[in-house]
Amino acid sequence: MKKNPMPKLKTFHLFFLFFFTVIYQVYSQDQGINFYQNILNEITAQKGTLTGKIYRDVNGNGTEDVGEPGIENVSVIFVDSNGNGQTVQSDANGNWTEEVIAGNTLILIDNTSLPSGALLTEGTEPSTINVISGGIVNAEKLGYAFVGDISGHVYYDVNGNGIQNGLEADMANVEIIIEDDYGNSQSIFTDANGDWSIQ
Ligand SMILES: [Ca+2]
Ligand SMILES: [Ca+2]
Repeated sequence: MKKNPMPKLKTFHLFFLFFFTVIYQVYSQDQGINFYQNILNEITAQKGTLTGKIYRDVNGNGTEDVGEPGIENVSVIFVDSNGNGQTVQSDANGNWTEEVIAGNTLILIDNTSLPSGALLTEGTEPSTINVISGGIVNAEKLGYAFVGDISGHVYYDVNGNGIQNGLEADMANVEIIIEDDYGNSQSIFTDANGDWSIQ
């Protein structure tokens, strides 16, 4: 009598069914399935390129003027349409470029990577932009002005030694004029103690 090959085949199938069930259980328990699914999504997804610029708005007018430099090493964070994040740093000229998955992408700036005193004067942050598959999309330019404090003290240097000695009086009500490289000027008067401070 001829032997039926079916029982052998069934065992074979059952073994693999069991094997893959175990694997699935293990991965899904620690979200391994999501992890591999995301990698698969990243590989097969349609991508586009995002570019942008971050510059120093020296005169704080909200526009990039000739001679205003880019800001280097700013971390730009992207959250793509699959919810995955990635980061790129601006180059020496403040430019950045990054390939992301097509769709709506959230763009954020890691504020800790900006020089201190940075104040956004051009653009919106965070912002969302639609990245077209295979295309190059320019993100909004971001300009930052830098707020700094300067202060001083005015006194009568009677003996001309560059130091305020015991009996040398403070000079109150003296007008101090501060002018920047772009011709913007501000003025302030010293207080009763001869001190002044401007932002
Ligand atoms: Ca400017
Ligand atoms: Ca003196």
